[in-house]
Amino acid sequence: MQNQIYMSPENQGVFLRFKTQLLALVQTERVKLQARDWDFFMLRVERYFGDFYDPFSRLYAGREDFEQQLVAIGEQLVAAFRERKHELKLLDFEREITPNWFERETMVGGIYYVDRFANDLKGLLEHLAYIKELDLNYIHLMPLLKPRAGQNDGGYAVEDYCQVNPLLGSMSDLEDLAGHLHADGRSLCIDLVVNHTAKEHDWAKRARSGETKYLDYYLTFDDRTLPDAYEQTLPQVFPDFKPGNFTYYPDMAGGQGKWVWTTFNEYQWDLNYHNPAVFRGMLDYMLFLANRGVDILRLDAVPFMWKRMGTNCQNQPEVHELLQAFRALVRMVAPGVLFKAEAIVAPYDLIHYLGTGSHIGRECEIAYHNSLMVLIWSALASRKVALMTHSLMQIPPTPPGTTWVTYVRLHDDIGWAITPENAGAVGENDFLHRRFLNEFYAGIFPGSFATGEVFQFDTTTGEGRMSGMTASLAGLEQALAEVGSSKVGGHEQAKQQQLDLAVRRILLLYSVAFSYGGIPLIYMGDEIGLLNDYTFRHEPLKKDDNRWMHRPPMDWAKAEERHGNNLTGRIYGEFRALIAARKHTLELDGTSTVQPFWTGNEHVFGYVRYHPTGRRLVILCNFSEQTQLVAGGRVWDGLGTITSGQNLQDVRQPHSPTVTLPLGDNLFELEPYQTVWLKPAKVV
Ligand code: OTU
Repeated sequence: MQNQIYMSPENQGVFLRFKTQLLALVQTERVKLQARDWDFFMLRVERYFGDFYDPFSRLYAGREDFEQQLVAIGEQLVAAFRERKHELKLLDFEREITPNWFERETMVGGIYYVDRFANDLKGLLEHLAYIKELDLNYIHLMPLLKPRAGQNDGGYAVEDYCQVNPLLGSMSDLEDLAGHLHADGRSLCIDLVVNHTAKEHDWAKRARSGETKYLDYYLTFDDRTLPDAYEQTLPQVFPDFKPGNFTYYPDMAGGQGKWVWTTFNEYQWDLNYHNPAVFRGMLDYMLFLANRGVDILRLDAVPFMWKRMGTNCQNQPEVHELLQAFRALVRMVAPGVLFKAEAIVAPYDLIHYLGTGSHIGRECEIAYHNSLMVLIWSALASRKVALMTHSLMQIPPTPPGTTWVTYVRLHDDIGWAITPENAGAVGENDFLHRRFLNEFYAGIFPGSFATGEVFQFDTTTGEGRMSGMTASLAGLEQALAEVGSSKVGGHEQAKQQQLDLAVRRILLLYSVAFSYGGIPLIYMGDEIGLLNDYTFRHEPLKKDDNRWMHRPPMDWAKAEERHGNNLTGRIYGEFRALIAARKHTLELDGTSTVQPFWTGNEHVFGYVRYHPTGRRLVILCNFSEQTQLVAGGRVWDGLGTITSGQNLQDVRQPHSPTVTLPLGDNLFELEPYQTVWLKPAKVV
């Protein structure tokens, strides 16, 4: 089994001999040693007890049954640890002594819908070669637990957390897959929907039929008094699908009728975390999945887990208490498992999911860098980097032991999380800018290169979000249509240039995701430039949700062309080079901090990565389709004066000659949409 402990290639041979010698010496003891697992478990319980107990008691200590809750949690922990397989315990140990295993520059992730990529889990195993060829070692499989029948929000309405969606396979298929991934140092991420269950989940069915115990698992109301009061300050997530945040069920509780809190769709019922039984229920699911070999739990919709009257019921302090308590308990049993926060919130709310203040080191290890994602799309449309530079400067560094996941697109819409403060600071109006972005990416804005669609336009606020695949939003769909059309007067060369620019835009965005700081994720199909898929319009269960346009089935015919001398081959080749460059650049590991700087050119975004070893990397990104010039002195300032005058190497072009960066006001040139990752060249 290949593990994640890093060893220099030179040491590997000698280590193997050393290991063989040691193994021979301890052969008899090894069997006995396994029984010591329980000692390690007890040590962890001790180590993390405070991390769990402090927030847990702040949440629930007032209750009469508080002591019983503690006893029950103790039983859950022991049962889960008893069941944890030896191989997983080894992996835990390995990760405990290599705590930043997931922050390494070698980590690169991919996101896949099992059915759309390979039909089912067995099929995925067969297609693993594709993932291996891309050298991805963090595999996020989109929701795969058993969803409700019919509409299920792409799998985010789970009926049974202990079963895999039968269309995709079984729990043992999942375990099998996890084993295969672990065998060569890869990890598996799956979704755990913590905020709500499907209304067909056992708890919900019992609540609906009126069992008092289960009514308390959800947020239910006899009349509109409280819902109306909450609605005063609640935004709407899916105003098109279901206006408001509550749904009335006349048949509920024996015909009494009740309103149920449903933030998302009608069939997704928000859980009531004021009730510790819900906490324990979710803990069971976490431990169960950890024991199946899942390495990363993507905690869906975490900001919504705690409601408070008079607020937007997101990001409440109790959410962080809950996450810390869960984090500590799962660590006691399965310390190798990571928590990933899915909190698509305003920039100032985001960092807290990585644990700040009293939660430092105690919350999620990773979280989506939603702000970065929004800002790169914003800069691509406006060709201006001031808003991005300013906004990113406001985001504090990630707390030690945590990192972002950085991405360009995924299965959701893009919500334009741009604050009035940040927009105002660069002379923009946030509302008008969001409107511009929607019009630009919907292709309505004159001269726009994009093909996308507005998602969930809210008529009460005038706000909307955006759907579309990376390639289509970046102009490839339009450029290809032009090439295909025989429109009189179209110049072939101009058409080819549009194609070229679209490819450059895709790579520009991914270059930022790969170097800004965090685990970069490639969304399935982006590496071969898959376009929007409009077939959802003919599928009754999907037609109203245009997020399906960016959830296309894997185009294996196109994938076959990936090594060829064609458009697909070019995009794929560039992705491969990007992945390789990332994996060879130590400065990109998660312990490096990032500092954006003003390049003096409003079209060129610049940032420096500072590695704890003192190494530095300066990255420049031209967000316009014109050649741009940057004063060399600006770049040298970023690198620090010690290296000034030295030649620089673009680590993306290791075989190209080094770059001589001019000093002072002398200009350095960037091609349209070019990005460079520069570091001082090795002195020979
Ligand atoms: C998530 O997204 C999922 O990624 C979506 O696919 C689901 O529909 C949804 O949860 C419900 O399970 O509002 O528009 O701050 O923004 O949880 C997407 C987090 C969403 C929310 C996020 C949510």
